[in-house]
Order: sequence, then C-alpha cells, then structure tokens
Amino acid sequence: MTEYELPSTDLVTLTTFVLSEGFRLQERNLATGELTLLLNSLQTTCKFIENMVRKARLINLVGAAGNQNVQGEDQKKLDVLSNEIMVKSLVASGQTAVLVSEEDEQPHIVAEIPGASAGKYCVVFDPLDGSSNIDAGVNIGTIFGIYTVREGSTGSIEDVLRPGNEMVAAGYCMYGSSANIVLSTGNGVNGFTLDNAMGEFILTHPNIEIPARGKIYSINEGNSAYYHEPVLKYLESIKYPEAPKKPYSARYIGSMVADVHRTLLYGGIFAYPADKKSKNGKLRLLYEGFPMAYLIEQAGGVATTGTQRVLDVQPQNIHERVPVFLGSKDDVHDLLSFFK
Ligand code: AHM
Ligand code: MG
Repeated sequence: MTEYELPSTDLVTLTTFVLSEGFRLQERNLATGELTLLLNSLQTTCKFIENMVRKARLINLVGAAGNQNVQGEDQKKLDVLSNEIMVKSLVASGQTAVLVSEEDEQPHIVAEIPGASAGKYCVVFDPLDGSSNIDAGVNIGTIFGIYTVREGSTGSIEDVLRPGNEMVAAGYCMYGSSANIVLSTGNGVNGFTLDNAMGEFILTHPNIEIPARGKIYSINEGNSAYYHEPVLKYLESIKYPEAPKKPYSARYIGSMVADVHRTLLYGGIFAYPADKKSKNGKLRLLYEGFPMAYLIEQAGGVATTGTQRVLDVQPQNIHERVPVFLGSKDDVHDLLSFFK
C-alpha cells in the first residue's frame, strides 16, 4: 500500500497549463505570450498573499488597518497589504494598462505611473474578499477579471466600464484549508491546488462542470426581513417543497469565493439579492459579480441579477453594486420563474 496517491489527473502545473492555453489562443490569433505573462504574475501574487494569510496571526497582520475604503468599510491590515501586493506585481508585469481594485477609489492608469511600462490588459480585482472572515481564519480569497484594452487606447476608465461578456479571463484564488486557483480563459474552468512545499499550483480540478441541479442554497438569510417577494417565495419553495421533493440544505460562509467555490463543485444556488435596504445588493459588479458570473457560465451554470444576465450589465461606475443569483442551471431557472 502506498502512503499517498498522486492526483488522478496528469501532473500539470498552472504554469504549464497557462503556457499551453497561450499556445491554443495563439493558434486562433487571439493572444500573444502577454496573457501568459500576466497570468503568471497573478499566480505569483496569489502565492504571496497566501503566504501572508497563513502567517497573519503570527506576525500581527490581523485586525483593522485604521482606515476605510471607498465603500466606507473598515479596511483590515491584510486588505491593505494584499492590495499593495496586487498593484505592485501587476504594474511590474509590464502587461497592464488599467487596474481597478476594491480598495482604491480611482483606477490605476499604468501609463501615468512614473517609470512603469504599460501593457494591453486591464485587471479588475478584489485583492482579499471576505473581510469579515479574515480575523477568524475562515476562507477568504482574491477575485480577478481581465479585459483587453480597447483598440487605440493607452488605458482609461472606459476600458473597464464594459460588460463582463467582454472579459478575456477571470478567476479567483481561495485561501482555505488549501489554496486553490480557479481560472477560465474562455475555454471551460480549471482548478489548481497549491503544493506549499513545491510552491506550485497543480491541476487538481480539470474541466469543472457545475451540476445541473444541487441541493444547497447559500444566502444571508438574516436579511430576510428586507427581501422582496420573489426571493421570499423562492426560498419558501426550496425549504418547504411539495413531496416527494426534499428541502434544500443551507450553507453560507459569507466569503463569496468560498461560497462560489462550493457551488461550482457541489451545485446549488448562491445569492446576494437586491432588497428593501440595498437596491443593488452588496456585491460589486466589476470585481465580484463579473468574474464569478464568467466562471459559473464557463462551467455550465447561470448567473443573473433576477432580471438580466449578470455578464450583460453595462457598468456606469467602477465600484457599483449588482444583485447576484448564480449556480446550477436548473436551480437558477427555478428562481427566475418567481421573477416573471
Ligand atoms: P468584502 O468585499 O468587504 O469582503 O464584502 C464582500 C463579501 C462577500 O465575500 C460575501 O459574499 C458578502 O460580502 C457577505 O456579506 P454579508 O456579511 O452581508 O452576508
Ligand atoms: Mg469583496
């Protein structure tokens, strides 16, 4: 008997995978090695943040940073540090033109940064999502979406005020019991697990397909008092179904990355709806809604605001919010039937 088993898939690292994806895109004249360089830079960034997250309690990186971000939320020390790591690394990659971060009010226009050389990609990101879970050691993550700069542009806010269906790639890294990068470059979704000793992300979840129906619903039900009728009726239908259907289980971590990760693998529905208190819900369109909707659709699921495909929403400003329902195709369609 062996003491351990290798992953059942071929041993492929994220670096190898990204390189071969790059060749595939090049064959279709869609990309040069620049996207490969950018994705490698993001990979390094995630390893760096992962390292900080793991050590946070030991090196006094937990707790508030003492300032607020553009949303008026208290920033944690790790939020601030993760943002610095992302911005520095993405600028240093030489492949970016515009960066939008949850933590910074204004976009970074790379061509305007002294000494920096601009590239052709725009990256929108939440450097460390799930702030309320940071100090408790619960799963958190980094979310990112990538656009190509518009033809002739050297980088401006207009390059990122575009619907998510124009993104060329999206992904997240979850910092949990293991660190996992889940990535799509528009050709399905693949998941990688970090081997800390080797410092390599290994392909462990090839070609993720979300089950057509799940048994789990994931929503902050503490907000029920504010929910609109369709959401309340839908929740009632899955909690008190007609026999022989069984009630759904509730799972809610409060970190979008972790809740979406589970939804991708197990199926079901994740929601942060609009309600009587927040007319667009809580999640941010550009760097939470779009990347996750992109991944869910690439995995065969559905992501909607209740009235519109999330990826088709036209952003008006970089920090706007969006109601989100995403997950298994059949579950989201059931939800949508209550909006008709
Ligand atoms: P954050 O970007 O400040 O961390 O907020 C986003 C998070 C998501 O990860 C999660 O889905 C949601 O906020 C949870 O909100 P709530 O605590 O209201 O349920
Ligand atoms: Mg966030």
